Amino acid sequence: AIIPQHILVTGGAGFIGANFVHWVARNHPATHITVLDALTYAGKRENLSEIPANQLTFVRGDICDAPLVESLFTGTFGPTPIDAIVHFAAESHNDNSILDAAPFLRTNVTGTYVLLEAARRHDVRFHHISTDEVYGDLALDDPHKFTEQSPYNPSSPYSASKAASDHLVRAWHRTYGLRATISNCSNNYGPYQHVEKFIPRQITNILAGIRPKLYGQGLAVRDWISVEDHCSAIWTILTQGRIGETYLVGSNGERSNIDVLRMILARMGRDPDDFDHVNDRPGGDVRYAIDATKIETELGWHPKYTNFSTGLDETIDWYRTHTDWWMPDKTATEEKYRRQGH
Ligand code: NAD
Ligand code: TDX
Repeated sequence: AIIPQHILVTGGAGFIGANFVHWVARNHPATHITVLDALTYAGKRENLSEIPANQLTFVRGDICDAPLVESLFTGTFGPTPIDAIVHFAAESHNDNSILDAAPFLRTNVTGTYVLLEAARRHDVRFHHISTDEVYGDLALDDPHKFTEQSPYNPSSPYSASKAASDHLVRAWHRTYGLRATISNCSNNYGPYQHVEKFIPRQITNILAGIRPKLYGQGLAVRDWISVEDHCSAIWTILTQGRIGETYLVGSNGERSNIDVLRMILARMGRDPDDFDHVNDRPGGDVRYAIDATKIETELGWHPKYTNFSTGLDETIDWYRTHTDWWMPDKTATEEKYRRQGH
């Protein structure tokens, strides 16, 4: 394994990025971390307040700002020059992309382009964080799962912008020889996830005295993975992955939305029918499912946190004990949903 000395983590103040920074700080204290994050509605500096100050350089800025990005590679940041980029920064929420796709095209497509160009100029290893949504969806009764061979077929403005960014990364590898890898992961859950997303929204609705909201009949299926397992998979690919390759990441966690909601209600001591049905998402994907055979057999990565009930309990506890963290976002998020009929 090639352990980087200094990584640039874009979007490190968001949900998965912050969990990844914590994971690296815990497991690789000798690796310096520079976080580049614009602190949009989805990012919080305080998500990184526990990271040792001498291991972290925090830069507030936009990945589309080419001169700023360039300065990270020419200036003196951290003990050694940046030798790898782990690119999380994105607009990440499907419902927002349906209201206004512009920031998704800007950050997810143009922003990725700016980072690729910097990585190319400075010959820096590049790992791109992507999603299973680029493959579109599966029927509920389809025996297949997504593999690295599945055709791209994105449904929403969000997933189309992520698909575009994946194509840019592949092109920069093939055309310029950029040392790039891509991971496409399924739905993550865990601490620091914004209250707009399905699991945190329902937990915090219950905590705030609002009835949980289920889109349509709740039959859509998501393949849930603990964010901790996603983080270990990213590190495995970054340090051991074959250059130019794509790896799918998942942990056999398929569940329907209504099952997940009923689990949350039960674990929080509520009646199983204590929720509202609301408008379904226009064009909403029916089912995602990941076949993670490639990363498991080629790189020996395996998920560790596969007990979803336990993971859900820990996540509920985290939101119970971090009211100050999520409460400031709650009213605006619910107001936006109300206008969408969600
Ligand atoms: P998030 O919305 O919680 O965090 C995104 C972060 O990026 C925020 O800190 C935000 O401030 C920052 N950001 C946004 N625009 C920026 C810009 N122009 N410049 C700099 N920083 C900017 O997202 P997340 O759920 O943590 O997702 C992270 C990545 O993982 C995304 O690329 C997403 O597509 C991918 N992904 C997410 C999931 C999931 O289940 N959440 C699953 C698979 C892949
Ligand atoms: O209140 C809700 N009620 C509900 O039933 C919300 C917010 C969602 N849903 C449904 C819609 C989806 O079928 O739950 C499912 C999950 O919704 P999201 O949390 O919005 O996630 P999803 O659209 O599946 O996308 C997520 O996983 C892939 C992340 O947000 C993406 O960034 C990632 O790429």
